[in-house]
Amino acid sequence: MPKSCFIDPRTVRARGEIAFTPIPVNQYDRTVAQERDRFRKEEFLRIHRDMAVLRTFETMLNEVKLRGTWKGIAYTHRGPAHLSIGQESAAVGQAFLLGVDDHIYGSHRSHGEILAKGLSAIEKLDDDALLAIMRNYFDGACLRVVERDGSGSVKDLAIDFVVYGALAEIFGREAGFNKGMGGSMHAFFPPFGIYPNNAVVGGSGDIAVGAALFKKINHKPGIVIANVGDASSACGPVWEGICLATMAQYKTLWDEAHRGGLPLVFNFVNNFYGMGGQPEGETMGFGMLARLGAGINPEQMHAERIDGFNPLAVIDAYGRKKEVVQRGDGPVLLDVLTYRYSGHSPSDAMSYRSREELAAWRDVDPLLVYPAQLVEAGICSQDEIDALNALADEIVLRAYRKAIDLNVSPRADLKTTPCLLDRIMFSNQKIESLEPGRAPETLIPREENPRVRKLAERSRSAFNDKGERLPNHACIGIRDALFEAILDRFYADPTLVAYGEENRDWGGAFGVYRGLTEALPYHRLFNAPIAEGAIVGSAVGYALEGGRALVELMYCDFLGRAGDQVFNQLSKWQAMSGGLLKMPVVVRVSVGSKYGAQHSQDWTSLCAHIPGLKVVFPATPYDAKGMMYSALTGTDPVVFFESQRIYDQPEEFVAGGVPLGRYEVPFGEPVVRKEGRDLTILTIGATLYRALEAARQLEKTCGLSCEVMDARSLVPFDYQKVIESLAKTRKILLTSDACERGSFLQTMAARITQLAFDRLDAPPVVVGARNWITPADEVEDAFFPYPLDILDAIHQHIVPLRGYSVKRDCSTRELLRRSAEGM
Ligand SMILES: Cc1ncc(C[n+]2csc(CCOP(=O)(O)OP(=O)(O)O)c2C)c(N)n1
Ligand SMILES: [Mg+2]
Repeated sequence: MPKSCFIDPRTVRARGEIAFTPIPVNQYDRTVAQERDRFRKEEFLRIHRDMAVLRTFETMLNEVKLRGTWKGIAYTHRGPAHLSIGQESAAVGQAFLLGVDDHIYGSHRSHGEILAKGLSAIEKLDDDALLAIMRNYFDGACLRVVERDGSGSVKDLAIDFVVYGALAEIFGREAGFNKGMGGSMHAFFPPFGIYPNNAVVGGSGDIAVGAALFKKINHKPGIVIANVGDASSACGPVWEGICLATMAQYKTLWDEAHRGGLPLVFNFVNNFYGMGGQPEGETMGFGMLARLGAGINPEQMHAERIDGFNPLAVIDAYGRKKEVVQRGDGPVLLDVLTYRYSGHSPSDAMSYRSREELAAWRDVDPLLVYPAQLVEAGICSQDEIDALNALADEIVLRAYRKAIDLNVSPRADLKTTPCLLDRIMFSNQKIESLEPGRAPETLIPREENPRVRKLAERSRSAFNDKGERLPNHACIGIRDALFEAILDRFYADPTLVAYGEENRDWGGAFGVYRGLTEALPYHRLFNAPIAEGAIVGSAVGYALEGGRALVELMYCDFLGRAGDQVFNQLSKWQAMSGGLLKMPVVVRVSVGSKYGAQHSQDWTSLCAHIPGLKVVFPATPYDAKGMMYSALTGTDPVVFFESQRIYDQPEEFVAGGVPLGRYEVPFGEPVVRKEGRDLTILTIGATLYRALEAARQLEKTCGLSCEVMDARSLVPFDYQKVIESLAKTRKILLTSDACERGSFLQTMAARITQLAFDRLDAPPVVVGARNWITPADEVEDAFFPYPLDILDAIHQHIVPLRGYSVKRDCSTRELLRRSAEGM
């Protein structure tokens, strides 16, 4: 909502109509002979060679899956193989003009795209560059395998490298492109511009937008291609990605050096089918997919349908569209028609299409038609084509023999501790700046920031010199502490960007970013469309390319809208890359209160359940600032929980309050907030303050001395301090605002029982929120844990409190009733 965009009622209420321009459909009409001026003979032939390699590679996989053998050599492949036999010309045509700085992101059916892009990159790189890439990639592990019987040129060796690296990855071998941790649907090889492929269809629809944002914001060369299937054009990430990619602000509000559309092509690989559902005529209503571009922006996304069965038509389109995105007029939408002869997977019975249709497409098979055109135009002889087909056979056979041999291509050892996955689930690095030497772009010196000046007048602690409690508004609160760390990082890491809904001007949903608008140009802090999935998904792409992103989801409840991006993308790419890539993304989520059932939930357990995410929940300003520093200098994805109840909370625990300068609070260490002898209360998030109140009441009325610990972090979490506390107290209660069933508290309680059974006089007791919807604020004390709930639970389950009468029954009988009724 920038004030510069004046919405004039006279203009917007005026009569008019929206005009559309025609969307070109299969307009390419040059013959091979006419293309002689654009392609040299070697290039014409290389197009066929590459298509032949793709065809042979996938035919081999099909045979292996269907019959367990290829060319008489047996192999059982247990994993998936989603084949794109028939789609070779679309992949080779796409890759032909792309350089290594042009990055492709794809889907579950990407073997062809990987090989085509790899083969194209080999043409673009000189021998020294190729050798350096192959030698450096995982210390040359893949190269060592292909070198064994490699003879011929460096380029020949590199071809073997690409084909073997991809196949070894598909077969789950350690020398594969991603150490076998990606597999068929996720294989990729960044040095050749081949970026993650996604088994969650449409998953690249927003990740690629983040990659393009990275290139644009940081002035990196190249363009980004999102390869998405036609049926996946319906997916949320694709739509949200398109919306994020076409925001008007890139062309209107961003400063001159960054103005212009994203360098991005949404390449819909239109094979006319999903698995069996048929978008044109059945599951979608667009008639032709290219129509989608029409409604998105005035440029209609430069949408076009092109004939992907003709490699030259695809190359022609890429030549034209590359120019469009390079002049800052992107993104582009291409509807690249093609056809797969293979089933969705080898087990596909193909009940959804007719033999006639298949035969009709076989008649125009690019692997037959294109070489015939070359011969007819006198560009080469049939013998030369035959030789290329034989060469493709040899290349794939060499790779196949090596990739199936366990002696040559062993699998990663995942049984010895610490194994590969132990080492790569998190990268655990500290990096101050992801582009050292580049000055961060800011608008004003840090000290001139209006909020920094305002905060200078506040107390850093909750107490004055005499130890008297100050009013919250006179102190630095959690909101301010977060701001200080974030602002500081913007002046340290030039790649850092923050975006989300209402991040600019408004100051972030809950005011954490107030003061950032004055400090940062648009391209480092911007409002995103209401597209939580794309907000997180694009952050993933931004990080995969080498940047650092801080994104905000207003309410924790909206995590559901970004479920795939948080649970399947953010969490997994470090490990699925074999440890090659980092994921420095911080997702801020705020746990609400007062706003009822869909704005008040604490979903820490959902995040903690997913391997690959770090999950923290600071409850004090000191921790909020120190943990934000840790998050924004780390290299792992962090889901950073905040609670709206305590944004104004000043520092009560650390003497001197929140330090003005920089410091870090490492993840994983719980902290004792109040010492005690008789009972430990372990809290997550804002219940810390209610637990302290309960402890005061227990001490006063029952003489029970409580030790209160603040978990601060859920993943990682070191249980040692809790066990030490139990050595004293021998009893523990755990509390947080999350609904009790399946909460992280339950995980902790079970783990504590297992680790410290001997030290416990009673089982750990969990006091979470009730397993209901969150009711209205006026009655929320019936739902969230309050001190009396803690006292009730202690009295009924841990130790009877002298003279205490239960306020709300939580006896064993009552818990049995609740469980039996699903409450
Ligand atoms: C989110 C998601 N939903 C469903 C699937 C199962 N699935 C795998 S492939 C596929 C069809 C995708 O069709 P399309 O996008 O046209 O790509 P194609 O398979 O034709 O290459 C489906 C539904 C999935 N992998 N991910
Ligand atoms: Mg399809």
